[in-house]
Amino acid sequence: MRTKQPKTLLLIGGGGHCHSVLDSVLKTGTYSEIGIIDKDIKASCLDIQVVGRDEDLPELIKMGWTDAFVTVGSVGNTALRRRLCEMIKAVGFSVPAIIDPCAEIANDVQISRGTFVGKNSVINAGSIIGECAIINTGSIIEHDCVIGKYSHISPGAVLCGHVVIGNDCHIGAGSIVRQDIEIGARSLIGMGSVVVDNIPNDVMAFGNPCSIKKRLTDK
Ligand code: JB3
Repeated sequence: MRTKQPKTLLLIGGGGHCHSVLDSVLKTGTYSEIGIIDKDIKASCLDIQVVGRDEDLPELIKMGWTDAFVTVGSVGNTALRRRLCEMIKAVGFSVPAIIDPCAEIANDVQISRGTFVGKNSVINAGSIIGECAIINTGSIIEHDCVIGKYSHISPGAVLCGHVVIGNDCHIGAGSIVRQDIEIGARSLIGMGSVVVDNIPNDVMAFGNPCSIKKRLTDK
């Protein structure tokens, strides 16, 4: 009989977001060994050490590391997280979704690889979460929402039913998005906003009611 190989995990980026993801990972007890990849060799988290840099990943997969997960967060700009997610997939790592055991997720929710779901967040029936998204602590994604790739739903944000968030968005902490609203790709909603109208692509918007303050494509 073949023995099951132990699963091991590399976390890419050893800063604040890694700290919170790592706590969730340790609670699941899924991995026999965990290491951090960071350009700063001193970026250890919860006694987990840096085992290499991005350029070492091809060698680390040959050494038997099985899974990798990007723990660089994003507030407003997802370019680095997007690049690192593409890199770990290209090297050939298995990319899990990491879900804190305290999150409450309806049975038919779809959560794509690379996504983190933090403590006390709720994802209700019919919602679909794209790759490498962050559903951060205490956020509520109500029924039938769609969250695009790389988007970050910050702590305490509430999306009512049938909300659609494009790729690479940032929904600031404590914001509320009314039911049936669509937020366009790469847009940034400032913290504490109350969004009652659709928001187009590539804008920064905030306030109550939330209004567009800046086009992010302007120089
Ligand atoms: O809003 C919340 C609750 N959390 C924020 C999170 C979503 O985003 C948090 O407060 C921060 O604003 C941010 O967390 P993050 O991305 O962990 O930021 P920071 O604490 O600055 O740590 C970034 C880490 O990534 C540092 O250790 C950097 O050295 C490392 N890093 C930067 N560029 C990199 C690279 N690591 C790798 N492997 N490759 C890189 O290119």
